[in-house]
Amino acid sequence: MVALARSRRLPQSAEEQFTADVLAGLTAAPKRLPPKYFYDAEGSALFERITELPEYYPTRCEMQILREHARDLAGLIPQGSALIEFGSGSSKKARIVLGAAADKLAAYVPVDICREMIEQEAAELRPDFPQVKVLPVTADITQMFPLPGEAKAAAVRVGFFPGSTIGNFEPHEAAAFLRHAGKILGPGARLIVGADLIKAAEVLNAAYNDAQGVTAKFNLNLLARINRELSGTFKLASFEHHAFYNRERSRIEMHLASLKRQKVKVAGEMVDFRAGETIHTENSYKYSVESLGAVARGAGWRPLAAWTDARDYFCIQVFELVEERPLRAAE
Ligand code: AVJ
Repeated sequence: MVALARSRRLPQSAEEQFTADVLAGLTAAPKRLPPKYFYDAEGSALFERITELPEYYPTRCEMQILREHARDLAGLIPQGSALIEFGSGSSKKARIVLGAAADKLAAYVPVDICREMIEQEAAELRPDFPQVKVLPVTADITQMFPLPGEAKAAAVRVGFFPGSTIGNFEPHEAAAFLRHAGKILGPGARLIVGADLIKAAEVLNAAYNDAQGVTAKFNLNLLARINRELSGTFKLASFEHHAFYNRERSRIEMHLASLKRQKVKVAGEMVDFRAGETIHTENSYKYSVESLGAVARGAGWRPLAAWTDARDYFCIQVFELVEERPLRAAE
């Protein structure tokens, strides 16, 4: 939970929320920043470059699983469904689902925190899938957001949560998110989740410490963004990207380490750094097919299918919402 340490007033705008979250994170011990703020236009573009790096296998593995099982996946999507993608970014993966199930989908609703990204993707998707209504929603998926009317009117809503975005949540938050998704999607819902799998530490460490330094740039862009939007005075050369696999907790941790003792001004506040002190910017949890299935089951979903790639690096799982306890006895 983010404490509003410096204000009794609730933040109103996205900018006020960003300011409150950044100040709360930088005055906490240890210091931390929420990973959702990586994705301004600059950060979203850097993330796209990450997905193409030789060391960063998740995107390629997931695309390959989706292509290989596209027909099976389409078979699990009911006629007249709306596909709701949580944290869509570029809609590359949705294109595979749309390609296989366009005749069954009434609407595609990409939901993302980066408006520039989804508006552009929507404009590019429409001519390719004229029979599917593309209805982008700009929202923070960790908060409640209303679905467009056409999606609510669809026969069934199918959630699509690819990319191992679920890995950014603490395990208990992942469970809360899946439960929340069930509430948003409603009766009969299906959910397609993509998650990065536990594997050799060397493979994981390489994926978050690429030779070209794009991941370091992506991490440091958070400070650049604070400089741009919150009148920050971070010197990017005085911070260093650290990423490592924490085996006990099955997660990659990303940090920004201060290379020296320094003071930084952010939104009018002074923040002190000790030499070597870090800001914890991201956790990327890794699951097994079973551990993800257990989290989903605990959140009210029943597994329908699970697929992995040849090396078992990544998995796609499909779930069905378990009916709420019926109010009347079965006929
Ligand atoms: C978008 C959260 C899935 O955890 O692999 C990539 C973000 N961070 N490289 C991930 C990320 C550093 C990515 N997710």
